[in-house]
Amino acid sequence: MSTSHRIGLVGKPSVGKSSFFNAATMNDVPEGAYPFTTIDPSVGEAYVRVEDAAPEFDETSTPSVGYLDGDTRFVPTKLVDVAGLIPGAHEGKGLGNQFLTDLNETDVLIHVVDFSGETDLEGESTEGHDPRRDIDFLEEELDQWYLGVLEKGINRYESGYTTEDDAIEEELAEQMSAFKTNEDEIKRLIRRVDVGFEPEEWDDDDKLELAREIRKETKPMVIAANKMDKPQSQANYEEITSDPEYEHLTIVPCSAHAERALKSADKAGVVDYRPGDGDFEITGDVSGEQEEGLEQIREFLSEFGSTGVQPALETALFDVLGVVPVFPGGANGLGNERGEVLPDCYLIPDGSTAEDFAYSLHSDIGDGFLHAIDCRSNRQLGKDYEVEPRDVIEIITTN
Ligand SMILES: Nc1nc2c(ncn2[C@@H]2O[C@H](COP(=O)(O)OP(=O)(O)O)[C@@H](O)[C@H]2O)c(=O)[nH]1
Ligand SMILES: [Mg+2]
Repeated sequence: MSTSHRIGLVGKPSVGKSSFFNAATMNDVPEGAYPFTTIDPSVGEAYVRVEDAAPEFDETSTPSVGYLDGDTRFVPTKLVDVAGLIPGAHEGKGLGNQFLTDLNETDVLIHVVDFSGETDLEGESTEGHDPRRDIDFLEEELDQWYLGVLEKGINRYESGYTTEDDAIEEELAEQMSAFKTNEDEIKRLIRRVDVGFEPEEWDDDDKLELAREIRKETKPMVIAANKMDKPQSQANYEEITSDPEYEHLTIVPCSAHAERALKSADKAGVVDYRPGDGDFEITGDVSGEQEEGLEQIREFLSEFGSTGVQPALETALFDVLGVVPVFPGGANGLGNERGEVLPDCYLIPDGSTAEDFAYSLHSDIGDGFLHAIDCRSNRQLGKDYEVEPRDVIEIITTN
């Protein structure tokens, strides 16, 4: 078992959310390797790549979830196609409510944006639409939704429903609990926007700024600049990535179409392609037309390094949400009693300690924690040791 996170795909209609979802979840893995069984077609399994640690121990790992391709582990994560974003969603129009409920079940968002500018805000076909408007639109939509909930919390506080001792951060944390926030976080964010702790002194701008800060913290987001296989997309990408107003964003160039084409061709035995790679090999018979299509994709890969689908997922999880992969190991070889070698790879919050890691394995292991061992160096680690990406750690317990 590894800790599972939910990456949500959001964006207006027709930007390629479903295409991205299908490309990312179309995985040629053996049946039974899926830890997530679901009847909801909008939830699927995608993978993030982690360089395997077993070769450093002259071993070959046998992942219990996900799979191994060469020296790369493909570690499962949940991907959700959160369809239904429409203008005015925060007011509960149309699919709005379901959209917001689904959104709250995700840990990190990939905002899929059509960089070709060929869909308008409603998802209808057009020309010359500025993708920056989509970026702004989604952020403003989320901010308005947060603001509405924030204002409810302020009203409750001011109308004295709470006891006198209750601090504003306590009231807001309770009101905004669906956003997976807490008192400490709210307190920290109130300090960051520097509005003071007296809500009666907050003006509309202060409230919006605070709502925005809470949104940014609880809905971390990466932008997938999709349809980059179109020439107009590349022009927009150049312009937007050099616009200082958009400098703070993480934008990953991407072609859901290219990923899907390569995975299909790989399945059909026509090419040898490993998701995320910057190249592939043609291994089967292809028609002239197929070959031309594949060579166009190859050009895309050499320009952008990959189709962008894997990097978008990995940027979301590793950089934006901030998780680190850690392998539970054994100091006397990596295998367990069942003969599995390094079967698990956990994705845990960065900043986690050895003790946190023990708790994520099992509460009994956390409770009985004595010390940890770095399996590479055989050095002992205390409970406060902060884990690093790809650590291989054995936990020694009292029981
Ligand atoms: N050129 C190009 N078209 C794409 C790409 N991804 C999606 N599309 C097209 O964009 C349209 C909308 O895609 P869809 O996945 O249904 O969008 P959704 O409404 O956001 O789920 C379809 O015609 C797709 O074929 C891409 O990477 N490149
Ligand atoms: Mg769709």
